[in-house]
Amino acid sequence: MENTMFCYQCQETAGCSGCTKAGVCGKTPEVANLQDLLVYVTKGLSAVTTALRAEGKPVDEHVNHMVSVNLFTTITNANFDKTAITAKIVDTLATKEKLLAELVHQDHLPEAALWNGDVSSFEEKAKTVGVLSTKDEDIRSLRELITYGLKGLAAYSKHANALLKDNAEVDAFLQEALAKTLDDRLSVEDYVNLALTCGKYGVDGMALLDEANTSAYGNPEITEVDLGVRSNPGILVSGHDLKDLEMLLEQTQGSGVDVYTHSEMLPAHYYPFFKKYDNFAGNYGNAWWKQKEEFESFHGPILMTTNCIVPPSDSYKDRLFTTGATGYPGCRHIDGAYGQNKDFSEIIELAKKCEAPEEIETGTITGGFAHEQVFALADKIVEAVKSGAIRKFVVMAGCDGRAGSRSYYSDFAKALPKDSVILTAGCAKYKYNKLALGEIGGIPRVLDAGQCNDSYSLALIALKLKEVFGLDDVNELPIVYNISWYEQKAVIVLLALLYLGVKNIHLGPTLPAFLSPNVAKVLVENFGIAGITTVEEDMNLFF
Ligand code: SF4
Ligand code: SF3
Repeated sequence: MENTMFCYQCQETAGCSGCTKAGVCGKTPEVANLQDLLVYVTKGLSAVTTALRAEGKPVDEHVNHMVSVNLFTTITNANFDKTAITAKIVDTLATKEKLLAELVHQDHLPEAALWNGDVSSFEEKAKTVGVLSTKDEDIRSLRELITYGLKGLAAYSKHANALLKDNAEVDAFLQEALAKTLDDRLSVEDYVNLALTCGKYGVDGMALLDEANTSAYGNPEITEVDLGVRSNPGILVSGHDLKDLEMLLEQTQGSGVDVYTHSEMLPAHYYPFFKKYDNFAGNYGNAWWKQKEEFESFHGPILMTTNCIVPPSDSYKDRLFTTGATGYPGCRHIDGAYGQNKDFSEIIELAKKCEAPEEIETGTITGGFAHEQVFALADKIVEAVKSGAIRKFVVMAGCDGRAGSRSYYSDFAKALPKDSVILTAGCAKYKYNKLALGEIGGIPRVLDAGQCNDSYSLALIALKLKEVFGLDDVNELPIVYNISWYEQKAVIVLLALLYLGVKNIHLGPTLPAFLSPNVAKVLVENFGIAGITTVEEDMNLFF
């Protein structure tokens, strides 16, 4: 049987066009195709739930959660485990069949809502339902843009759900939009509008997560985070799920094991709640793509709560644990429903037998500039803008990645005029958060709001500045946007910014392969979206 796949959902897609033989991320064709099938059956389930709602019938929260986790499972670098993905397809089909039986009007349902099959049929079916099953290039492009945005939205919803916060409207929209990506009656224009509506719900989804995080853990505040190591053995926590971190910190109390953050977990240090744990050590390492070397030298167990997993080396594979939507074949997965205490004892026991981490860096980095903290500094910031001490803000949020061309972002940060301030969120920050960029009148030149979802804070800050300066349009602010993307959460952040009316966003290091020339043209003409060029040229453009 021919072993092919097609995936172009992330920035590192092969040849900037599509992974067809194996994923650059390490995804096998088998896993890629099963992920396509999982997306397909999740869309089928969503068509059924959407039709049920139209008939005035309620949809259970657990079904909403299933949709979100399924999508999250297919995000780049989240889950490489075909057994786990297959099990999710089986569960989704069973749930869908049950709900289908409750539905009176079934006439307009797409094929995905009616299809059912057992495990033996999955491989063949999977090959027929992927990205290329939509023949028209522009419709395909828009359907994928929307699907990827929804994956990002699903991921953020999932984190809020884990903190027992739900927004039924977001879930209903997510499912309706998923179902619409299967509707052949929709035009290019319909899909462009749907993409913008996705942005609206992207804002709502990030607001929900922000509320979930801040009500559980307090508002992020200026914090210096240690980059060095202590002498105890440690557990390294990566990914975005703060609830997992909380449970692990609770369970490690008095165990003699320290807990360190990695990559997107760094912003956990900014929340007041986590400061009470004496064994909450610093941040170890950098963005996700350097994990092979850094997990090696960490010596202790690593808990991946979300993407981004790099296929692990055998030397540390038995120390790598997954939970939530993540999975890797051969790595142990820790289960646990929302509201339940996950049992991390196996990880803690393993940590006790491991050596302490090897120090790879020293010093500290400062972050915690989410909305409340920045609002508290508003007078100082407004004064600095009025006096000309701050000429411009540069939003450099998003993702980091391994592409060599991304050194652009470090060079760009270094080349920025000294009277400019970087606003950041997401793992993109690792390209410049350890540079000595100094400060302006006590305001650091890199203001880190937090994880990629905390781009929401950056939007709130922009809206606040607009209000303070009495402007009509957010684009009149001295803010420029130079965003780096990698995976699908950056897609929902982008759609959210477009929805908020932000124009002239620069997106790099390359434009998404899933934008067809015509769709790219729509984005350029209506929103001024552009790529990046050289540091020198872009500097001239921005300043
Ligand atoms: Fe390729 Fe990215 Fe898809 Fe992985 S997620 S298969 S690297 S496009
Ligand atoms: Fe990074 Fe994977 Fe996107 Fe949350 S950890 S930003 S890439």
